[in-house]
Amino acid sequence: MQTTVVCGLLGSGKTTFIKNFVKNRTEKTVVLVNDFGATGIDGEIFSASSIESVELPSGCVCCTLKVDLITTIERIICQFAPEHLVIEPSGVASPSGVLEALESAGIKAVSVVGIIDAVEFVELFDSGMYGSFFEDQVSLADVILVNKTDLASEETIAETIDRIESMNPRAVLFRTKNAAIREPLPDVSAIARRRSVGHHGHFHFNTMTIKPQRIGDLAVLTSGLGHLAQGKYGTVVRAKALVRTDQGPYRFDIVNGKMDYVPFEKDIEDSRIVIIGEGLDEERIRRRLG
Ligand SMILES: Nc1nc2c(ncn2[C@@H]2O[C@H](COP(=O)(O)OP(=O)(O)O)[C@@H](O)[C@H]2O)c(=O)[nH]1
Ligand SMILES: [Mg+2]
Repeated sequence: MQTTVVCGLLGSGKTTFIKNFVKNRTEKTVVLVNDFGATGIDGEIFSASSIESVELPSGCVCCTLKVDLITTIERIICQFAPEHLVIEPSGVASPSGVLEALESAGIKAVSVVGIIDAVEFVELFDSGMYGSFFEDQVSLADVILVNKTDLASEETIAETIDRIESMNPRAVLFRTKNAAIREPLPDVSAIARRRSVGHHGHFHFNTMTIKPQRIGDLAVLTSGLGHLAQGKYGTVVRAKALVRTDQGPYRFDIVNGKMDYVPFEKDIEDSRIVIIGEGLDEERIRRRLG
């Protein structure tokens, strides 16, 4: 079984990448996704694109869920016998922690795809707020996508590429929009030659999940989520939602204070919003969006 781990910070474009990547595979592929929040949203996004996926929701695969990760992989192998397993760890998981867990499950041939949000990489890297996450991610990756090039200035993109190349000259680098690459990915590489920078902690943000009951109108919802994105109820690092509105099913994403929403391809049975951030005023958020 070939294994690909797709790592990247919250909202960098992992799910978007996997959707494209898996669509172009001919071998039997299953996605294992570890979402943050109590109710997985990415799993539903994959299933709307007819991609087979198994969710390992809530918690972080690099620490508390290590054992769950291993047993889930064993279950996937028994149930689906995939030729290719694609793993999307939550955006706060330590890439080397995930690789270690895989190694303990006896999975050694792993390709690592690192997704970088070109808009925020340099700024976040310099701020140090994510510890050694980026060094870990970049040094372990075989392929790196410098993504969201449509949103970043040419200067920022060049600086991002410079930094990444000096951190890991052996990685194959692509500039991407919507994490789309046409070329086939370079083949499997062995964990043995990787160098772990030993980042094992992860960031402790608050996560909250809301199951909106009252809000039906799309305009009311976009206004509430817009305020959330602007930081009116605390710092939102990432939020996503699948909501059944009076105007149909919608998917929302908040990254870097920016909210996007698009009609969702499939009916939504249970509306939900998951938010990850710092100093969130849960009560006010629930009053506004619950
Ligand atoms: N403008 C723009 N948006 C993007 C790009 N890549 C991803 N997105 C959007 O960014 C948001 C987060 O993407 P997602 O794949 O869910 O990120 P994940 O949290 O890493 O899985 C979604 O709204 C995507 O549509 C890109 O290259 N350009
Ligand atoms: Mg995702």
